[in-house]
Amino acid sequence: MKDNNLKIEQRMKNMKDFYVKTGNLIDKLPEAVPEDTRNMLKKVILGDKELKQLMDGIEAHRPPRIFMIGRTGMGKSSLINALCGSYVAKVSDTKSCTKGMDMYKCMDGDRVLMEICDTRGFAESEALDGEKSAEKMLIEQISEFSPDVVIFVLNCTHKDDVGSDVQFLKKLSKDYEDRNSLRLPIVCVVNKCDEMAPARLKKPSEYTTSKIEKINEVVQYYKEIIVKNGLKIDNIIPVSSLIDWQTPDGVEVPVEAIENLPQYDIDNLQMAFDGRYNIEELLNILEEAILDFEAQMGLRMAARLNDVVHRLGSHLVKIFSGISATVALTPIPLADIYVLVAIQSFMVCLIASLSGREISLETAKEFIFSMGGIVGAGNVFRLIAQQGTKLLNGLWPGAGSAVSASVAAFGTGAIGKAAIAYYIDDFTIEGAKKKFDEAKKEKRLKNEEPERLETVKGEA
Ligand SMILES: Nc1nc2c(ncn2[C@@H]2O[C@H](COP(=O)(O)OP(=O)(O)OP(=O)(O)O)[C@@H](O)[C@H]2O)c(=O)[nH]1
Ligand SMILES: [Mg+2]
Repeated sequence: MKDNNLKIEQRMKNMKDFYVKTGNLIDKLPEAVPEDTRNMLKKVILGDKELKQLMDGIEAHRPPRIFMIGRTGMGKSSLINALCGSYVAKVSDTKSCTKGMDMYKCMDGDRVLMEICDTRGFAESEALDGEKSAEKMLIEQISEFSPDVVIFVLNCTHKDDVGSDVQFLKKLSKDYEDRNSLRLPIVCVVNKCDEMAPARLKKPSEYTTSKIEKINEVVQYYKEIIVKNGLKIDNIIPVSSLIDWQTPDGVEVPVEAIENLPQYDIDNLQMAFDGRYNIEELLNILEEAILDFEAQMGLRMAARLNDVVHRLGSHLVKIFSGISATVALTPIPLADIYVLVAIQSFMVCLIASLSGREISLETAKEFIFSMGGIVGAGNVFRLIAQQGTKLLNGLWPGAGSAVSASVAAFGTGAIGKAAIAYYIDDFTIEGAKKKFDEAKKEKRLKNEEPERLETVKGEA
């Protein structure tokens, strides 16, 4: 397993190495590419802050510090496993804590994935401690822990009185703000959504509309309490952390019995059933809420390294979609298509490097054109001149003489998804094209910018 980890870490280093070469590669583009276009490419790719942070984060990252608040049995420990996508062992810190509070590190092998400060709800810890200063002590210890984000775990089917916990969080965030002149990010998680009726439907893909509606009603209920109490939160999201675990030889083990297993089995537990709902979305929300870049990157890395590759891939796609949109906002006639193809080529190369493959910009360009049904596109400038609208419609459907920002962004998004399928998930080129077509359809269904699309179509 360790070897496998190393291999994937090597892939991330490959990606960074490719990124570092970007400026050089742009200089080496065919001579026909005008100076302005080169400068624009450098500006948008190398000047992109998010991309730079992502690359810097490959070397500089630390485990995020997460403060969990939620009563016993809400599923705090299960949520951490769900976020990491693996059964993470908990290693208790030697620090002595206030009763009702627990600080530990989550480990996968010898990697620290997250540092957790766990309280079982303020009402409960107060009852445990019984001292008047319990609240103050708790606040002091939490301040010392200095969390990157607070996760407030609630239950979807048992609507508890959460008033005292909300009040406590309010005091906590005020104290944090006073000490650090920084707002404390708080994300509220409504867990155990799978238990909402019909509770027998555990697979998120099988959730019925009425189940989802009921889940959303509970979210609304909690939201009102939080707002009424004047607690400012970053977001609230319903999830399920349900995972059934099995040993490598296929024996299913209830969570309560895992600690009794031999260490080898604990280290190599596999998912027997994955009932996780909205966990990817929660990770995105947490990523947005965490302000420290090194911790943000740490959160992205706090998964099985295989998942890390996927997560980084999706993040690249998001960044490059944004870059494409920016470029399309300031179009340079004709050449902007070249710029878009070049931007997408860099993205495809970076995704390929994550998969462990090293490809040239030329190969990436071939991949992009094959998605639009054009094979063997040698000279892009000549091709654009000859094929004009046909080429545009293959890659950015509905586009004619100009590519709108959203069309450029979703075109790059669709190419990115196809590249992940082809290079990371080992799909065939036909399989990748199917992904590309699906991603294009998704956009049509969402019907973004219908007016703009129609006008451009009319012009074409
Ligand atoms: N169906 C379902 N069960 C869950 C979910 N999350 C947790 N559980 C179960 O709920 C029980 C409690 O979960 P834990 O993760 O131990 O809860 P906790 O908040 O860490 O509890 P304490 O450590 O006592 O504070 C366990 O039996 C879990 O398997 C979920 O999303 N769906
Ligand atoms: Mg727990």
